[in-house]
Amino acid sequence: MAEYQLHCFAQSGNCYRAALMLNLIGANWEPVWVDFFANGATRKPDYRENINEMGEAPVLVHGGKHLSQSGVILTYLANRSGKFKPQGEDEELEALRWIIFDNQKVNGFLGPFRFLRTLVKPPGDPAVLAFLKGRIDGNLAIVNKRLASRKFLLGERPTIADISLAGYLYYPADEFGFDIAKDYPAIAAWCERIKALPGWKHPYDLMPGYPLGTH
Ligand SMILES: N[C@@H](CCC(=O)N[C@@H](CS)C(=O)NCC(=O)O)C(=O)O
Repeated sequence: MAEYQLHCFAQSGNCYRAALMLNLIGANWEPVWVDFFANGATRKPDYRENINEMGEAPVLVHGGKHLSQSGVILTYLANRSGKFKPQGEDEELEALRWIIFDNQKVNGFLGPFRFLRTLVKPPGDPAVLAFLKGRIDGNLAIVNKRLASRKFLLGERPTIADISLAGYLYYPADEFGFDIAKDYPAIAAWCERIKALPGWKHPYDLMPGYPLGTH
């Protein structure tokens, strides 16, 4: 059995953050597929009782620990491996600031937008989609401005804040109906820098369950 198990599924950018980190640090890990779409696994009493009371993926299992919230998982893995770790209190706080902003306002809107637009049948209410798209545009512009003058969110070196931001940014443009790389050039350049890190893989190559109906 691998040292780490990650409860995850391929379509989840929240899970991708944790899977990508595990791969980038060269961890000995294996995915445990969460049947999110056909079975609604995260809503089942068994999942909430035994895997995550919050009813969410990802969950990282390491020895006796069950960790959820990708930001917590990234922090745990950075502390254990020493990789992508913010250095000192100022960097730690700065990384946390961007992780929370990302969780709430960048990938926190991209995930539901793509889910309602592409993955759920019938698709979500156009008014809801329009609201989310407006928020996404505003928040991607903030990140684009930040990355226009820096290689990575905190500066010269990639940290867990960047790995958090990767969440939904590599999924195909047709799943969003707009091309993040085309609309936000500084984010596109950052995506290429992250992609160049040893161990990088696309979410659909890293986690089980793609295409839908397979795993
Ligand atoms: N902030 C959480 C978000 C996790 C999350 O919302 N995961 C989705 C899958 S992409 C989920 O499990 N949703 C279940 C639900 O909301 O019922 C994280 O970063 O881990």
